[in-house]
Amino acid sequence: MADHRKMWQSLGLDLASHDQLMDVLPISYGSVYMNQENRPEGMEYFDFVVSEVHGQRIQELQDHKAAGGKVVGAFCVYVPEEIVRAAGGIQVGLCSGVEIGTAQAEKVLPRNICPLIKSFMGFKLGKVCPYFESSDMVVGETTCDGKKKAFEILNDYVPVYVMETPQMKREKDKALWLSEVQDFLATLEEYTGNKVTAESLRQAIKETNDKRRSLLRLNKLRLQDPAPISGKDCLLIEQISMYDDVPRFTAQVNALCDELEVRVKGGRGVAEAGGPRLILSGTPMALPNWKVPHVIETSGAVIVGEEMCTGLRYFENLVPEDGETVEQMVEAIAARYLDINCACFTPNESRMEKIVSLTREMKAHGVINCTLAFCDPYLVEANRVAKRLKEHNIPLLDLETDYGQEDTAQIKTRIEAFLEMLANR
Ligand code: BJ8
Repeated sequence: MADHRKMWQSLGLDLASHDQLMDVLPISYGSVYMNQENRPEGMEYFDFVVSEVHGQRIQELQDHKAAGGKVVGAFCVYVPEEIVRAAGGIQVGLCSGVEIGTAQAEKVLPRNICPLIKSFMGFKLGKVCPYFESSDMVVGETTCDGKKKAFEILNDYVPVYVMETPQMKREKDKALWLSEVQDFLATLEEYTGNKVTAESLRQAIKETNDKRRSLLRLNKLRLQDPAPISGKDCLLIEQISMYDDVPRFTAQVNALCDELEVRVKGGRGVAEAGGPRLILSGTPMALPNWKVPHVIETSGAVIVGEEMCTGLRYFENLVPEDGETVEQMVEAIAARYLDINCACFTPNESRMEKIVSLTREMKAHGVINCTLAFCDPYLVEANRVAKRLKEHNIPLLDLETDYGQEDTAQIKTRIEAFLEMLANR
């Protein structure tokens, strides 16, 4: 890794704590990713992105800021990135999948709170995240109670703009959400000093859709048997999609897909044909949370899809590209985002339908519903997921975990038992 210490220092990072983080990442990445056999060559780019996750990409954000641009940090796939882009900004994901700054976070948060929330607070208070420190504006949302209240506290340390996400999807909720997206656009225009025009918004919609299309292409190719790429690699790409430069990322995913098409034609895969195929559903798995996927794929199964926000929920729906005015395009954006099946909505029937239809389409043998500890929306909704899958005779394994490694052996035992049960069906 190139030496970026001066940049980290200028961002105000706590270098000693940051060093600890940077020391651990390559080790865990090496053991999870670099030991895979028969990996596509196109993964080299994504390995490079991880090796430079606090380096080159941060330098790019600094260059963008030096040229007068703004960086917008976000925590949820409900924040419409097309609008940030159309206003000349760069949006980056701030959720993290690692335990860090826990002692600092627990000074302002209860101990028993979702690890994702504790982690982003720990990253901010521990001054170890250059994405946080590069963000001119941080956008929160009122999805779950934990996040909603944590944003009030986070606002003591960095200005947080909060979008009100409705909890239902009736006509009046759609109207509320549309007005929130319109307000967001006005706020971005004021903040960046750039007017969002029909042209800039059309281009932003197209580029963001291109990114989604490349991910959809990848997700179609991985469904082949044998799978030409591991689920772990797909998850990594989905995690990187929240940070990377959009056109470059899209081009790299498409180049990888070209390679995968050749693999598919030649019947070349990363696992043997006919093995167990699973869908992973539940709470997002932010970088570098690879614990459960790693256990699944080192136990002999392949993950063929993620019904998650670090997965299909992020890219399955496109924004229609036929809007002519800014108003029409904003309406199309609001409608597209309100289609995301977050468990914060009630009822969330479309998520149940989606898990069943995905299992059929992906020819999956079962579902692993993996929820972060203390995440009430997804933990409670696990009951609805189980009920629906039982009605359709789809095998399910429910897991509740956090960012620690202590439960890895226990999770492995449960996954192996689940795979054995699938083999005996
Ligand atoms: S659209 S899933 S990205 S809110 S895990 S913080 S829900 S207590 S992350 Fe999410 Fe947007 Fe929904 Fe997706 Fe709360 Fe649960 Fe924690 Fe969560």
